[in-house]
Amino acid sequence: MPCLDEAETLAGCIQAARECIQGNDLDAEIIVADNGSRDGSQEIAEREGARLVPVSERGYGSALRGGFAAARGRYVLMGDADLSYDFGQAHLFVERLREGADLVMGSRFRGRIEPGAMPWHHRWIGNPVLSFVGRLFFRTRVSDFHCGLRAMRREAYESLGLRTTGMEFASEMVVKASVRGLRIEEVPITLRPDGRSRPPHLRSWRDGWRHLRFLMLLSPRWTLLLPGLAALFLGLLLGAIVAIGPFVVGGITLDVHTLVASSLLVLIGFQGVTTSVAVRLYGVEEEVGPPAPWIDRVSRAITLERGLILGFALTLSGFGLVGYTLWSWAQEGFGPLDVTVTLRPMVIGATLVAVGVQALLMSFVYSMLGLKREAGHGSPASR
Ligand SMILES: Nc1nc2c(ncn2[C@@H]2O[C@H](COP(=O)(O)OP(=O)(O)O)[C@@H](O)[C@H]2O)c(=O)[nH]1
Ligand SMILES: [Mg+2]
Repeated sequence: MPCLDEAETLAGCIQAARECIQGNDLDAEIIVADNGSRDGSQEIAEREGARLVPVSERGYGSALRGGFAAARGRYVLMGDADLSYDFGQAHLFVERLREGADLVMGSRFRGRIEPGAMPWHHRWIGNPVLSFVGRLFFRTRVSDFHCGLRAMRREAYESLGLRTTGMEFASEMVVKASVRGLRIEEVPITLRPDGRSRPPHLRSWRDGWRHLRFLMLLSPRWTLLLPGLAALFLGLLLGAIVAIGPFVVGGITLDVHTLVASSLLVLIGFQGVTTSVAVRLYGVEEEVGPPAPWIDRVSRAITLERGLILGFALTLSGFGLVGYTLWSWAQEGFGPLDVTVTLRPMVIGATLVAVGVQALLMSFVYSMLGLKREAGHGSPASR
């Protein structure tokens, strides 16, 4: 039980947990991971016979990690200390673990949410939207991403290497378990109104955003790659239509202004795509993101040398077109130009230069991010 100032409810939670342990003949210990409470929660935990584990680093995630690290069981179960979850349902989680599940998630949405237990904007906006995004990004069927009552097989928990400190810990656990293919099951549970008189620690906007940000950072595919590819594709398509001359349909003429817009789309798209790879590489290197089996292949294919050659080739061809524009201008004695003619090579050339330079820069970033892996595989000295 993560606990921060839960003097009003902690004893009730511990008693419910003990009844469940005794009633189902479980061999278990109750751990209160206390996050520096100043309302005497520690004394209550000890008086009620729980094992107190003080955790100095602040945050819901830190408290849980501290508690799990101290736990001695084969399975670990977590639940808030505010009486909102029913520890009487804990044995249902243990059963599923015994049947072979790695992570058992409670689901309030498949179970029951008592009146007043969840504010309407969590019920209809926050939780459903975040769970939807999580399911979409990480291809999992978990119906309640942020349920605070869940249990894990101990080795499974340790294999995840969770590291977030705040409320996003709840997301991190599900995301990593999903992408690593752990066996995840759900138990419908009942959420009750919490039993305390003060407001919850959770702050809707701050913590909602932390969850969303976390999901987005771990899925550059959805936040950067796909939008980037869409922009790139649209830009190339539009650009191809007006690259040589104006394009007329019905009474509408697309011309050099469209070319400028398509150039912008190509640049933004290329940046999105290349940045997504960098973010993913970083996530894998630092083990904050899910592992990616393909990344070794990609990083072998995209070597610094190849990136440099491609980047220089694009940049030089861009300069070629810009040079051609300058030459045309010189032919006119550096006087005024017909933009609908001369703007084309200029815009295309400038775009190529920008894309080429971006490729050069990203080649450096990728090889920097891959240094550790390269050092890890085979000795650099032998090359
Ligand atoms: N938010 C938060 N909760 C903590 C922290 N440390 C321990 N907790 C406990 O985590 C549980 C969840 O907190 P709560 O305010 O009920 O959040 P909610 O149920 O998600 O709205 C409670 O048992 C808290 O006492 C912390 O630093 N922040
Ligand atoms: Mg709560």
